[in-house]
Amino acid sequence: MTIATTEPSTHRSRYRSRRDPHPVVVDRAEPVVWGGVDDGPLDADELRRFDERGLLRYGALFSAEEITELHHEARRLAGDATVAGSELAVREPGDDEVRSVFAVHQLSDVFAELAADERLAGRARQVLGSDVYLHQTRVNLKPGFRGREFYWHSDFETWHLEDGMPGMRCLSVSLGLTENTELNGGLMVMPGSHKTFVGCVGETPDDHYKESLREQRVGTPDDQTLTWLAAQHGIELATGDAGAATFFDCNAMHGSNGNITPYPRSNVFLVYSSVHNTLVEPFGGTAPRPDFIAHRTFEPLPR
Ligand code: 6CS
Ligand code: FE
Repeated sequence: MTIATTEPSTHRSRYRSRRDPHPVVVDRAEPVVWGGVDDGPLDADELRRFDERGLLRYGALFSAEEITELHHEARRLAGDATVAGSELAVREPGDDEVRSVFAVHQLSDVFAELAADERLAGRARQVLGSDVYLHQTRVNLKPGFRGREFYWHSDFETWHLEDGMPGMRCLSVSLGLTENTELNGGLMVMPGSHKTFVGCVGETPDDHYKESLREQRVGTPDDQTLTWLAAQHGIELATGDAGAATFFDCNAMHGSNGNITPYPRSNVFLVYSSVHNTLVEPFGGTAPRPDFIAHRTFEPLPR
């Protein structure tokens, strides 16, 4: 593993990955928090914690009634024959169960309203210091018994290389539609890892999303680098009741274990990116991924 001591080069991409025979680790070039206490609901302590940890967790941002409606809508989409028969529904590896449904804000007014909800979008605008657009939305159903893992990765590494996301001015919100316990494959994050970009080894295959959304191998760090990161930052498991929300930075190292319990771990993910961070051509040189994974309209969400 090479620790790059120089500042990331100033050419088009600051972040090299999937190009070298060994992992290359560089410091993050961008700020984490772009706005201030007057720009939204987060107080100074919350902004400081997000800056330091790349992670903010809330026990219950939404009422049980709101979550019941959202969970019902997620299951309706996953069971809808048209959706289930389209690319927007991704199946579990080696199984026919629906793993994820993408672009849920385009499929459902319920999720479109959620994405624009001030409790989420207001916090995202404040952290990102600007109007925001939706880079991606999805429901990860992680069904009982057969919901497989999401291996360790940085979302930004994929979004930079495969979608052309220029910089780290983007965050995700994971909202629990069911309880996330210690047992059913909750989101694990290495708090603080967002300040280090980990370049991965391994070339991106064509149409990589067709396999990576089911089981990601390329664009995942090597064991030694993950061990080094975990030793520095630890691993935090985001447990919580349905309605709990986890905000995490686009470059936070995260993953989740498989779920062999009878209890689904279904979460909706909304990815907010700054309107000053719109996609260009993929930095990894591959063809841009389809719009249902990486939206290219960049419409600022209404305030
Ligand atoms: O490739 C992507 O965009 C998706 N893959 C993972 C593992 N997390 C982010 C996103 O859903
Ligand atoms: Fe991810």
